[in-house]
Amino acid sequence: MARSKIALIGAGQIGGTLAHLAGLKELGDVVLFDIADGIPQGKGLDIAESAPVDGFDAKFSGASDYAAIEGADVIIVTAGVPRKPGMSRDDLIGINLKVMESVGQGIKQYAPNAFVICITNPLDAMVWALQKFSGLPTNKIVGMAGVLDSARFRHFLADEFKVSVEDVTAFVLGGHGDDMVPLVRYSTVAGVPLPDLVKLGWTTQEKLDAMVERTRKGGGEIVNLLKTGSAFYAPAASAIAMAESYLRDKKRVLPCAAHLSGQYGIDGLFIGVPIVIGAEGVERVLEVEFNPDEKAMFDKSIASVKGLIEACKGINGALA
Ligand code: A3D
Repeated sequence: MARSKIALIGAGQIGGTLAHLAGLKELGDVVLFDIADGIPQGKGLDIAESAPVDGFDAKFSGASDYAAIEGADVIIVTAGVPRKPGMSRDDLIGINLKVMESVGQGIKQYAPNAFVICITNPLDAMVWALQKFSGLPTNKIVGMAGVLDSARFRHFLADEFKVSVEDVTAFVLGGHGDDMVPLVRYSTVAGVPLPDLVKLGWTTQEKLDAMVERTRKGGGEIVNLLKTGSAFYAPAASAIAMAESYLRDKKRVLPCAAHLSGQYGIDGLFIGVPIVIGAEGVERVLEVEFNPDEKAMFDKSIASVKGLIEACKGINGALA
């Protein structure tokens, strides 16, 4: 059977890390695409030269012409600009919306059957716009955010409890902004919900609240440390988990920005919710019940995403 083809649109910090991880996991042959000629070719060659050391078989190529992504099975989009200290994700909207337009046209022309994962910020608005520009069926395009946000929460929790990250599950829903919704009731250590662990004295409510807040601001914490860009190792690992679930039909249940058509009372937006990713793309949306506090947080997050969509429509009349 021929190897799968993975196209990475944007060969910057996340794009290069994605290529390396895709190689190490032998997910398929990788095409790196970027407008900065030489970068995708150079990163592709560098990673190919690491393959004999690590013992993986995959082809790597770099390109600045969309024809190179032809027939891709999976496309991961990081093209655009990242945040610098003092910027919010929303500050990126004008420039990255234009990038989504060219990326969408490239996908429409050369890889309309691909499963597409968008990472470019502001995430929930960019994945919405990319679906419009590409014309992809809504089950074949998702945004990566919830896996990353949950991973950050899991890391903080495992560190606090001094247990393996493997035994900590976390649930973070809503938009990928500072008002995202980490759901403590649905987050567990080996199946025991966090509020029970507070009762057992494993942590205090204050510490738990602080971890929730740190999760919400997790992206900004890294931006402030790096100063020249935003996080890339954990975002790349998160998108690779989503791509792997599609390519290997694992049917993992992962929080992703997925198109909603009535679920959670929302129609026509991409919002972070738990979904099943398998060979058909987004195979199912898992709807959980909210208590009134959780509902209020979710609604606030949705309002932020709606605001971003209106801004996109204001910038590009074709989206209105
Ligand atoms: P960076 O290292 O700057 O890479 C972006 C690449 O995109 C650069 O190599 C550019 O040359 C390239 N590019 C720009 N315009 C185009 C275009 N029109 N066509 C093709 N390539 C183009 O950034 P990065 O990899 O660190 O981050 C990429 C994006 O991911 C940014 O928008 C970040 O804000 C976003 N991001 C999202 C998350 C989420 O959790 C959603 C996390 C971290 C970063």
